[in-house]
Amino acid sequence: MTETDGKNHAKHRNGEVHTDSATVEDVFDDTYKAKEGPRPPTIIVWRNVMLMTLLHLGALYGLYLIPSACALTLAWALFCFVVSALGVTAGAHRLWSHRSYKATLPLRIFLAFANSMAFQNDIYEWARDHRVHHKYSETDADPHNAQRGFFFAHIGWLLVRKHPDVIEKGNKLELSDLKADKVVMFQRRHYKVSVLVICFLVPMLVPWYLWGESLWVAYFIPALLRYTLVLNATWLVNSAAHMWGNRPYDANINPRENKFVTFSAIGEGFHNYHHTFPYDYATSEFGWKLNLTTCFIDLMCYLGLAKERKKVSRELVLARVQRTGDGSHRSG
Ligand code: ST9
Ligand code: ZN
Ligand code: ZN
Repeated sequence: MTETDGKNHAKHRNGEVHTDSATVEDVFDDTYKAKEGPRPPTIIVWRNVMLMTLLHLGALYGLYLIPSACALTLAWALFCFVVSALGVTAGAHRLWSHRSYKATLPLRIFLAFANSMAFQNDIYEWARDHRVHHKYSETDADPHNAQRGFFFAHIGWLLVRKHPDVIEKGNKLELSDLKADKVVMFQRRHYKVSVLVICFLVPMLVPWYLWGESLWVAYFIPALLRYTLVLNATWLVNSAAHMWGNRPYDANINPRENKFVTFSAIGEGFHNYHHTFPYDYATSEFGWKLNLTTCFIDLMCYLGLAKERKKVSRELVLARVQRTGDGSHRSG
């Protein structure tokens, strides 16, 4: 990437500059000031508490059913895990939140389909929350502010009403690129039915129809258990990767490099690197290492379905490591 080219420069904290109206909105803004006076009350949404409890109980039951499932059903569950994970990592995250590469219409349609399989709110809502997370990281305007503890950053934020600052700051974000993307808006309009079909019915009916798996097992393993595992792998980026691990690129921010999260979230645990260089399509300086999502985007480029991957130069990474890293940087 040519970090200093282009007209719409955005000054990144500590001096880097990058371009493009979308990526401007993932730049950390250190001007946030918490309002004075008492904190707004935390309002629990009991419906979500109940649904998330039932989902996790269903997933535990799915684990218990594993020995009674066909091998093909387990392979299918793994396939659905990877597809839905890519819908989040390559789709909602690296393409739509950060605009770190460009995708053709067929690829965007596939990623929106995969994203509905992950059922993590529609792409528009996900990307809006994610931009506000980067811009106001670790403040009350961050939807999953890790300063409020592991549980809040992991799942708690989905069980309570949002802090008013999330909505206030989120409303000021530039989201015109998302509004202009017909695939994003189509998925938003048809979100509920797409989730019902792609996240639950397809994963359940394929094993039943194609190789005679029982509907019961097919519901609890490829549908519920797989969905719950993708959710928790994603949430670990917000919780564990904001708490545990090294900070080779910027010791002044909370996000960390966390190998376990990198593995479970198919390449999204290099989180100190990612918050330092949010516009890098690989979210890491190590290419394909532990990074299935980067392999996928590279494959899509090879097939002509994606292009214009943004990458931070090695010199810039090393300069940043010298300037703000915690001294733990390794080159491989
Ligand atoms: C889920 C999302 O799990 C997970 C996201 C994780 C992100 C991870 C990032 C990490 C990096 C990437 C790594 C990927 C790794 C993947 C690995 C895969 C293996 N700005 O929301 P409402 C406004 S979802 C501006 O109801 P409440 C807006 O006007 C799981 N405005 O707020 C909105 O209206 P509209 C399944 C905003 O009432 C209105 O407020 N889904 C913003 O406080 C009301 O919004 C669930 O569980 C903003 N940021 O309720 C559902 N936000 O409709 C959970 C809001 O026009 N959600 N507004 O947009 C809810 O039930 C509710 O949102 C709530 C808050 C109860 C949490
Ligand atoms: Zn983060
Ligand atoms: Zn991000």
